[in-house]
Amino acid sequence: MEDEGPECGKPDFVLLDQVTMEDFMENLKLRFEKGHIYTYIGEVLVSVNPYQELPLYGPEAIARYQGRELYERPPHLYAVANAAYRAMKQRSRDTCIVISGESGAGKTEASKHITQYMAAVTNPSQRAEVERVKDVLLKSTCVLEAFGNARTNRNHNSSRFGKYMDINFDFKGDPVGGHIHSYLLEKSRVLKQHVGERNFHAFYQVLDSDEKSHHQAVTEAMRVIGFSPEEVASVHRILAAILHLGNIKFVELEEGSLEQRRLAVTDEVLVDHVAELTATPRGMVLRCLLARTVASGGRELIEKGHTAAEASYARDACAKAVYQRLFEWVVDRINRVMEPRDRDPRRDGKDTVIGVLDIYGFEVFPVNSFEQFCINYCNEKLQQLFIQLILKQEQEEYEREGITWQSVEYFNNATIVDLVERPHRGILAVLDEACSTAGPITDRIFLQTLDTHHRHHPHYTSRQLCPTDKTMEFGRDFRIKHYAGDVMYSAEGFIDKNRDSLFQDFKRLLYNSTDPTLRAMWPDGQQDITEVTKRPLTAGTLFKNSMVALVENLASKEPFYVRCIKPNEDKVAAKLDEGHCRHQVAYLGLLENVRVRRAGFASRQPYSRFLLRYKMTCEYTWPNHLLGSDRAAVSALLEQHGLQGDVAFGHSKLFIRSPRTLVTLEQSRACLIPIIVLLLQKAWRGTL
Ligand code: AOV
Ligand code: MG
Repeated sequence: MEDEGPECGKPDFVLLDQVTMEDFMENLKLRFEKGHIYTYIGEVLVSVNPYQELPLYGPEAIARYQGRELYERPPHLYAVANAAYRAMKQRSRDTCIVISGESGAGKTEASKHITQYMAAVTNPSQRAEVERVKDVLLKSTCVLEAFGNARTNRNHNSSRFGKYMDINFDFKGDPVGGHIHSYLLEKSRVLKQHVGERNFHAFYQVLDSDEKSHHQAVTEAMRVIGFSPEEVASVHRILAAILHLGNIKFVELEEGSLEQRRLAVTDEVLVDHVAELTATPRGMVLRCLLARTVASGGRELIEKGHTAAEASYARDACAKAVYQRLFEWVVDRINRVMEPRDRDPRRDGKDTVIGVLDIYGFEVFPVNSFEQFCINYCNEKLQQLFIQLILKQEQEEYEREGITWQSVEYFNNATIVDLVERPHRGILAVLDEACSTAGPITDRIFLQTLDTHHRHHPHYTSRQLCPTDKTMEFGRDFRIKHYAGDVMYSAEGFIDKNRDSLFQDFKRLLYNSTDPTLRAMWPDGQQDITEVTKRPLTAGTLFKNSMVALVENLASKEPFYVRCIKPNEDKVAAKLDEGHCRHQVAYLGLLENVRVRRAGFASRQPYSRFLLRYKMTCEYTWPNHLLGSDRAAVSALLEQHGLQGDVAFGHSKLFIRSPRTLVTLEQSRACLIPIIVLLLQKAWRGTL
């Protein structure tokens, strides 16, 4: 590794003398104070958000990592990106980079650096199509952030959707396409935000010219991606329509009034605006707001007037759905221009892929609802994948290299995942059952059923089950002991958000818009009310299915991990709150990660790489060896140092048991470097 100096701590936690929380934290803190925000655990990268611009990025830094081995340079995201890229290019392996950590830990920033790295090191021959794909990849981030991110109390640029992006590479290793999967947008934000939080950036950046620089950046990014001016204008109108729609209020009229309906809107100008902006007939907008069509008996359709409460509910559902469809359309639109055009015939038309996962981090708010429940469930799934892959990978490597090992105890969060997704009894199944029950069913009844099923579950409790716990409200709250900490959820609104229904009248209205962009977002509006009989899948089930598919997809690829840590809750630079970090280190399982890495062997390296680094420390290997094989040369080197008892020889790699061996070798190397540098300088000056 290029030397950072001993005062900067250990660049790999595996090199710690002892694996205790104290030692771990001391190293993390020391490195953070010196501006070294990245540290390895083997091939896993631990990253601490610096909350300040550090001179770590850009073309020069990229050049230093390009084509290098992981350990040749100080730990960095670029090194991980490069390792994933090399695995993909040299071994034709589909790889993925999974970035995890809590809200505000730096996942999205990390994913941007990774994408920038991929763009910078590819396409040396400047092929036009590849340049276009790279432009779209880079610009898509800006557009997706505008529509999918918002200011929360935990992060000023918080991702309110999950994002998994595949980048397709051709046989030359150049990006030729990509695909973005988005997961569960927190659309309730369109209507309501916690104190101190904001709506999605798009409402300010796209509509409001107070945020001029952002507005220009987003508009320019949309242009580069290929959104037509008409499409951009439609997007503006849809955003404005959502705001007007949200402001519409209803009043119930006195009985006996002349109006045909019992309900009216208080400010009809708002209806005019919505009709104009959505290019739909005003009369139809008003009708959809005040009543719905129901099929009575056979195929006869009747209009059923709303109460004020029903109308407000329907208005909100419509505003949320319009935003969600807009967001999904933006993602689709980007995907369409990124679809690989020329498939590589040598791989049956399949490209090699690098996936980057940047999903919303674990979050706890004063009030947590269905969205937080889904977000935290998603983090449980990813934590489980981490456990499985890290163990699996280690095991496989030892087997491949013909070496035996002993496993390390882990906290396995499978039981929490099971609590959420188990068929019939899991929280999502109970919720679905509540949603399919005819007649009035309340969130309270849903909670009671949960209590019945899970009264003995070690990770579930509620006020009913624990009457002394006054932090929870009776009949409303339940608590899950997540791997990352306890979260209290309010069951209020769970059924509604899970059902996620929208009256067909609105769908038809928007499908009949004369604005082709808006119309394209509502293909299901073609259906007549009598055709809409099948109950759609609930939001929770859709999310669960997408998580299962995501995890399967990630597990099929060669994974690289970035574990992000948030240094403090105040979002300020140069402050590492020990308690806060300790908690994250614990729940991310980082200590166990180090232990697993060291249980068998602290380090493993291909023979060639080991020689490259340490050959100067042995007379038989410097400057080159004549020992027949690299393995024999490594053996001679270790024997000279008296270290042969601490290693095992795999088929292609050297496995080193104790970090002390590496430390000894490193020290020996460090002593020699100044002498070698001196000799080289003399040689250059011709004085040798
Ligand atoms: P997140 O993606 O992990 O949270 P972000 O990547 O949005 O977190 O980071 C939060 C903020 O921290 C950014 O807006 C930057 O101001 C700062 N930051 C993060 N990484 C760096 C870095 N490497 N250098 C400088 N500043 C950084 V969330 O999406 O809320 O789970 O849902
Ligand atoms: Mg984010």
